[in-house]
Amino acid sequence: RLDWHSYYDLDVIYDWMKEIANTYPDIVELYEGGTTYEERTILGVKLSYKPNNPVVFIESGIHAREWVCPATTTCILNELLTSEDPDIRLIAENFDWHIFPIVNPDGYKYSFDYNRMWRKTRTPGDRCYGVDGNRNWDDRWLEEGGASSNECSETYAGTEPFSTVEYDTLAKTITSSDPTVYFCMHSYSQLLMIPFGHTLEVADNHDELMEIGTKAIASLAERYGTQYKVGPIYDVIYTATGGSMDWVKSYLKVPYTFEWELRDTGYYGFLLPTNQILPTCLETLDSMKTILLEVYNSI
Ligand code: 0X9
Ligand code: ZN
Repeated sequence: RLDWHSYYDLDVIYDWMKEIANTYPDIVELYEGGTTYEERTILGVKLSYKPNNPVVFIESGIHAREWVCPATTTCILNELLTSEDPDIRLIAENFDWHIFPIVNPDGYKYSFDYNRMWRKTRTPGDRCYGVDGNRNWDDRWLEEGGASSNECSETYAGTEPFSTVEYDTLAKTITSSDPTVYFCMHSYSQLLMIPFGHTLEVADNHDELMEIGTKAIASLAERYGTQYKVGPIYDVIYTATGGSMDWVKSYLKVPYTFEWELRDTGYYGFLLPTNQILPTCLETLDSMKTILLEVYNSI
């Protein structure tokens, strides 16, 4: 069993997902979201309490070393199943949840076994390994900067949009899940980001996303005082093209898209101590709850 007091290896997390599917057979279903270069499954779960709910899709762990993301996402999944807070029950039961805690399992495994600071996939190139999963999507691919055509770069965009089997297959899963809400989990920097990673346009509902995001970071801060900033990617962090959220927004036209950079602001960075996992999970869920109550009341 997971207790969110440590970080867990890929197999432990996948086994836990299989276990909850067995424990809650009427509500939780295992779900293969794609495959990887090393032939692993990108494993997800569908959580559904009733038919005809709008879909929330959670993509987490696209960057291997951001270990607090799979930890937070699995913790949130557990809260959705077990919490007795009425607002959590409302969002748990009135949305269908498609949750993928680790969409880069090859990289995550590699970060456990060989190199704690690994970021990319494990696709071999001529000289270096790996594509940056958050630069490989077919939206403004390699266009405005913040992505690289050098295969040894940490932000290598790949040979073409969706050159990776991982995100080619995951994009098809996202498309067929037809989400109303798309959440991406990254670390670190304490940011809540909205599209886009380039300056060429803003989201068609930019003002609405800013308004909801501003409320979300206020509710996130209530629990422990953790301060976040909200805004478009290019504005609050840097220019970055070919990211998953940008593709989901511009290609699938998903109305509500948010991307977290979780704790902290750099003191521990990617090496966030394990005693911060649970607080990170709970405050992040507070912000998700605020977003989804807004969405629930407006659709
Ligand atoms: O560089 C990234 O991909 C993100 N930062 S991280 O430290 N987690 O690697 C920034 C988000 C860029 N997001 C999109 N372009 N969607
Ligand atoms: Zn990241």
